[in-house]
Amino acid sequence: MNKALIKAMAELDEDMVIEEVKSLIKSNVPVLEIIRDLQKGIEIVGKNFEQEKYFMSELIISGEIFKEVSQMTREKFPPSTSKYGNFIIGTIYGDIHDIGKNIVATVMRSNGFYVIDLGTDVSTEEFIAAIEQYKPKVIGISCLLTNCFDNLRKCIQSIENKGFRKDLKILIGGGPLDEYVRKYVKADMLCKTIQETTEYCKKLYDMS
Ligand code: B12
Repeated sequence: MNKALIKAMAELDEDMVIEEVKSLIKSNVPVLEIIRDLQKGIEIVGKNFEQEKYFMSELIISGEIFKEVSQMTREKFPPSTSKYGNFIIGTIYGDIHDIGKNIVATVMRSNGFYVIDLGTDVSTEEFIAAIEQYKPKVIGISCLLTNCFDNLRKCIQSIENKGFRKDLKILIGGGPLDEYVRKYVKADMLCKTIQETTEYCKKLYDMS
């Protein structure tokens, strides 16, 4: 754990975050560890926002800093020639958070999945159309807002009503989600980290 990086991210010290990330990459610290610390830092930003120590502008800046440094780590995840199968990902309608989703998409691509990224604020109809077209074994839905949990639940229910659930696992992810939410929305799996996500998906395709 790199305390300096967590602190710099929490305090929105962009120059320091960039400097730390550059030096960690140079010292061959695994990129997923760097991302985990950035995530810890940005969680503090979120808490400060909740406690009204930070405002919307700080939330926006934190997102910009995170996006900038995740670009710096991209080259560590070169796309591979797909050896697993299709993976559809998107952020549920009503929610525009996409940093975590984009990281998951990049790492999944680099791990041999053909990733179809539907973007943010994705409707149930868009998820269903993509499932019909790409026939994946697994889809991932990102959700960071409490007031979108019901959207997630309805979307998953509609996918089930279409009869897709038999051959399809539904993964969910996003900072504020927990096991209670997973059960409430009836998803198959909640992944809190990128490693968990890639391992779970690889197993599914390896089993077939
Ligand atoms: C940056 C940020 C923003 C940025 C987003 C920029 C962007 N392009 O994404 C901006 C400024 C736009 C924003 C807006 C808002 N935000 Co905001 N935001 C955050 C913040 C600080 C960080 C989120 C983030 O990027 N984290 C870093 C990434 C890497 O982490 P992650 O998303 O959790 O992803 C990881 C895992 O969860 C997982 N994962 C993520 N998705 C998926 C998907 C799958 C399929 C899988 C398997 C795994 C997975 O993998 C990732 C890597 O480990 C969070 C705080 C927090 N604790 O999450 C608040 C937070 C999510 N926001 C919050 C709020 C309230 C809002 C606004 C409603 C504010 C407002 N008043 O307008 C709006 C919502 C607008 C909307 N309709 O969506 C609240 C939500 C509270 C709640 N319980 O609902 C939070 C929790 C802050 C807080 N503590 O109050 N936000």
